[in-house]
Amino acid sequence: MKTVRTVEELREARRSLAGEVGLVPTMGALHDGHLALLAAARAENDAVVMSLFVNPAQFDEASDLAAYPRDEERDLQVAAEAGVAVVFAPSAEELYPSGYQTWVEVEAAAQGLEGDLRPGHFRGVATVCLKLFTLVQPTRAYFGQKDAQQVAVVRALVRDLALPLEIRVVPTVRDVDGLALSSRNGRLGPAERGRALALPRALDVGAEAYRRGDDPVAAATAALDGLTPDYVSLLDLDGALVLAAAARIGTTRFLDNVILEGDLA
Ligand code: PAJ
Repeated sequence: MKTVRTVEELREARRSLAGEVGLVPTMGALHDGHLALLAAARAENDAVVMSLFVNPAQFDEASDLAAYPRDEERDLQVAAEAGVAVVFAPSAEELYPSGYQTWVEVEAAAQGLEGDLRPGHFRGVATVCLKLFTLVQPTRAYFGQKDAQQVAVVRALVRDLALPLEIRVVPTVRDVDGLALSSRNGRLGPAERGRALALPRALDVGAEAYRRGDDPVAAATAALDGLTPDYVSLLDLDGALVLAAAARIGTTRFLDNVILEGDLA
């Protein structure tokens, strides 16, 4: 596995890859959710490029950026074991050098839910993804269902700018207790983790209600067990209907969703 840190090195490494290339964008602190993306990319492509970049442009709170877990040494080892050919791990200055001034603004897909709660978040996501797609020129790029609105934003970006790649979506990987894996879960104490489990449980209750013909949002909201949601909402993802929710425990935010109808992949 090759680790490259500059745009020039990445371009050179990319030239040495033959056949179809799968890109897995990450912010590191790799867990089994990221590994599922890497496995899908490996299965469907000749080579896998993974980016490892805690993108400052998508953090709306400096404290969240500062607290974001980082363990590059371990991440590189995990990526090598997962069969990644090239890791792109740039500095913030490499992607946003002094004088940087170009941003991508996706409209409707980036509004509501996370977009309303985190001003500028999806502008940062869309911009870094476009830059990664341009640099890596992948055949396919892999995203997790867990961040369903992110999928909607990236799909709009690819469609609207006619980018020559396919977006693939990988189902949410969960811990045995049902909590969606997240780099932020490590911040939870045992009692907080117990409370966080109300989120996936409530989404299941919502999905059940939907199957019965009842209102999934009302059912999930009522099942939150004292957890105060940032939102419980329906999201239309290119025809797939998703029930998405977010809640905050202490300073940590949790997102999760279930598909009510259709298919994201
Ligand atoms: P990050 O949070 O590191 O997530 C990288 C990818 O892993 C995303 O596509 C995310 O949806 C997926 N992922 C996270 N947890 C998952 C889980 N439990 N199951 C399945 N997939 C999961 O999302 C980002 O980084 C950034 O916004 C990025 C796309 C890299 C742009 O900076």
